[in-house]
Amino acid sequence: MTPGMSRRTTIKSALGATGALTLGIPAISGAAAAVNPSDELTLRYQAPAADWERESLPIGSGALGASVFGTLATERLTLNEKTLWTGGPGAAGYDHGNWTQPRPGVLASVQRRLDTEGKLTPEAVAAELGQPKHGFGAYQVLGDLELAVPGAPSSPDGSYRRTLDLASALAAVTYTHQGVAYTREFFASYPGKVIVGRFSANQPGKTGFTLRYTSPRTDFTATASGDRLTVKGALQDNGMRFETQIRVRTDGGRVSAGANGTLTVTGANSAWFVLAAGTDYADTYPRYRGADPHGAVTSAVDAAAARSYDALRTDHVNDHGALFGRVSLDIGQQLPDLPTNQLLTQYTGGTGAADRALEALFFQYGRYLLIASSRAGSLPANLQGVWNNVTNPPWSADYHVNINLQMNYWLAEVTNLAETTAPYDRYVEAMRAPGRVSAREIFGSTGWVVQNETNPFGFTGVHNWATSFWFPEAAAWLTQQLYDHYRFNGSTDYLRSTAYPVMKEAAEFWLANLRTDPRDGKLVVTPSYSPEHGDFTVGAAMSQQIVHDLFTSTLEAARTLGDAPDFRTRLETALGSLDPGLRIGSWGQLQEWKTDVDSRTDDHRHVSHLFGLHPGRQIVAGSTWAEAAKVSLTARGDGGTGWSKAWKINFWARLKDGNHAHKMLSEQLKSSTLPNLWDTHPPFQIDGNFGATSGVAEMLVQSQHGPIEILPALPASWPNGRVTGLRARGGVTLDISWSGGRASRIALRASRTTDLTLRSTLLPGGERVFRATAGQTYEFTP
Ligand code: FUC
Repeated sequence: MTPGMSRRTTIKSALGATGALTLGIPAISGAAAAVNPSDELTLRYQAPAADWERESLPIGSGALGASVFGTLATERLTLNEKTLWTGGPGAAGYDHGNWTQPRPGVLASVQRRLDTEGKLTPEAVAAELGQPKHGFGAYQVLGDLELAVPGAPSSPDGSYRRTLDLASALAAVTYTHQGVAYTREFFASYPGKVIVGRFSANQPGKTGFTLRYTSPRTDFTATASGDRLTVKGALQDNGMRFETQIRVRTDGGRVSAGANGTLTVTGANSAWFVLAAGTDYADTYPRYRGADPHGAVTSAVDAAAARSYDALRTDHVNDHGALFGRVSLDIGQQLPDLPTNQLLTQYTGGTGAADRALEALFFQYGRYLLIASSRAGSLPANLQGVWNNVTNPPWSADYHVNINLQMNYWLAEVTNLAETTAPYDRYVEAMRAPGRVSAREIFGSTGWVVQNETNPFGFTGVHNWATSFWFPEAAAWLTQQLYDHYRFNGSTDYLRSTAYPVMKEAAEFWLANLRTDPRDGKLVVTPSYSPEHGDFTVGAAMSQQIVHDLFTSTLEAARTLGDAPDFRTRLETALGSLDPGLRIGSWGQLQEWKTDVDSRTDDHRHVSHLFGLHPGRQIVAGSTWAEAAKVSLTARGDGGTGWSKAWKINFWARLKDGNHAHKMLSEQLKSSTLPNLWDTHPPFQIDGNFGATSGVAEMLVQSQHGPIEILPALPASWPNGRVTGLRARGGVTLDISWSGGRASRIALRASRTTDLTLRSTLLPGGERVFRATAGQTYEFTP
C-alpha cells in the first residue's frame, strides 16, 4: 500500500445525509410542508397540469406508463403500453422497408457515380435506393383514465400541491377543501406489473370517484362488472389485440359498476385502483405476434388486487429505490421554496445554489426517466421513453438509430443503471433476423443491417425521405452499447452469448460492404451520408469512425474470447487499410467529409464527425484530432435541438472543458427544457434528458480509453461537491468528494480482480496503477 491509499473491506450502500439516499419508505404524502432535503429530488407544482407535453408528470414501469395531470374535479392519467403500435405485419403493404422489386446493380451504379462525380444530392440517391414507407406504423396512446371526484373544488387554492418524488417514484396531489385534507398518490410498479392510484382523505367516508376509460380511437369495448373494468380491443390498422383491466379496492364505502363502463366509489375512507395492460405483440420475426393478452393482464391485475395498497407501494418503492438510490450528487445545491416550473424560469446559468439544485435535479431526472421507461421484459425507451398522448406522435415516437436510441442509453452504465439496458440488448438482438434479409436484398451481402430509423416490427430497410433514409452504419453503432456493457461489467458470458454475436455479424456486413477508394486506396463506406446533412459522398467522417469503432471493439472481443483466428485476421487487415475518418481541414477543423468542404457557419444539430470523441474512443483529449474537434465544435455553436445540446455537453466534457460542458447544460435548461423538465426538440423528445445526464456524469468520471479519470471536466461553478455510486469501465464503482475544484477523497470499489489505472490531481504524479481485488474498496485521500 502506498501513502494516501487505504483498503477498506466494504462501504455501506446508504451513505448518510448529503444527498445519498437511505432506502427508507417515505410516509404517505400529506399537506404542503417546508422544504426538506428529500425535496431536492422532488418535482413540485402548485397547479394541475393544463398541458400533457409541458406539465403532466410521468410515472412508468418500463412496459407501462402514465402521465398524471392532477386535475381536481376530474383526475386524468394518460396511459401507455410500450408495445401498442400500428404498422408491421397486418398493416397494408408492410415490407420491412425492403425493396418491393430487386434492383440489381443499382447500388454499384450509385457507387460508381460517387467515384466519378464526388458527390450526389440526397434526392438523387433516394431516387435510386429509396422507397416509400409502407406500414411503418406509430406508437399509440393506450387511452386515458378519468376519475371524476364529486365535490372537488373546480380550481386549486394555496393548499394545492402536485409532486413527483424521484427517489420513490411516487406522484402525488394534495389539497385541502372545506377543512378536509385530500391526497392522491400514483405509481407504476415494475414488480407488480400494474399502475396504481390511491385517493384518501384525513376524515372517514370522504373518498369517492367515478372512474372511466376514454380513448381517441374507437377500437375497443369497455365493460364494468363488480369492481372490474375490462377494456378490450384490436387496432384497426394491424389487428393488434390489446387489453386493459382495472380493479378498484376500498377501505370502507362501496364500489359499483355502471352500465356505461364506469366504476363508482362512494363513502370510502380511501380507495385505490390497480391497472394492468398488455397486447399480443411479440418481438419475434416475422409475425411479431404472441399470445392474447387476456391471461397475463388478468393475472397481473388480480394479483395486485389481492394485496394491500401498502404492500404494493412498499414493493414498488424498494424496487425503484434499489436502482435509483445507487447514485447521489451534491454540487452544493440549496433548493429554494419554489415550484419547479419557477425554479426553471428563474434559472440563470448555474452560479447560485438554487441553479445548482435544478442542475442536480435534472441529472437525477434522467436516471428516473430511464428506470421508468426501460425495464426487462418490454421494448426499450423510444423517442418519448414510454409516454405518448396521441395516435400520430412526432416521428411515430419510434426508434431513430442515427443518434436518438443510442443517446437514450449513454447514461445507463456510468450512472449505475446497467439493468435498464436489458430491453435494448433484446431489441438489437431481435433486429438481426430482419436485418439479415435487408443486407441480402439491398446490399447482396452477409451480416445484418438497419438504417436511419426503425419500429418494433423489424423495419431494417429504407424509406425515401431523402435526408434521412440511408444510414447503414446504424447497426454498427447500436452494437457499441453492448460492448460497453461488457467493458463496464466484465462478464465474458455476456460478451460471448449476447454482445459478440451481434458485433461479429455487424462486422461481417462491413467486411463485405467496404470499398477501396480510388483516391487513396483506403477502405471506405460508399454511399456515405453524414446524418441528415449535406450530400452523399464517399467515406464521410462518421461512417469511417463508426466502422473503425466496430472493428476495434470486435477485434478486442474476438481476442478476449479466443474466437476464429481467420476472422480476426480479416478484421486486422481491414482495420489496417480502413480510412479512419480523421482529417484536419483548411481552418483547422475536423473534417465532416473526406473532401474539405466544411462551412464555418454550419450550425447543424448533428455533429456526426465528432463521433470518435463521443460516444467513440478514437479521439483522445489533448491530441491534434481533439484540438481540431474543438475548432469544429466551437464553429457549430452552442445552439441546436435539445438532444444536440445534450450531445455537446458530452463533447466538451470529453475535451476536458468543464466550463463549456456546463454552459451547454445551462443552455439546455434555459431553452430546451419544459416545465415538467422533459427535454424538448421541440417537441418533447426524451433523448435530450438522457444525453444531459450522461454529459454530467462525463464531467465527473471518464474511462473510455481505459484509465479511470476523476473529475476530468469539473466546471468552476461546482467548486465543492460529492458524487456517489458512479461506475467506470473495469467493474469499478466510485464515490468522489471535491473541494476548491480538486478531488479530496476517492473511494473505489472493485467488482473484479483486475489491473486499474486511476488518474486524479489528488494522486502523487496524477496517476496510480494498481491491481484491484474483487470486493475490495480502495480509498484515496490527500
Ligand atoms: C433525427 C434527428 C431529428 C429528430 C429525429 C427524431 O432524425 O435529426 O432532429 O431528433 O431524429
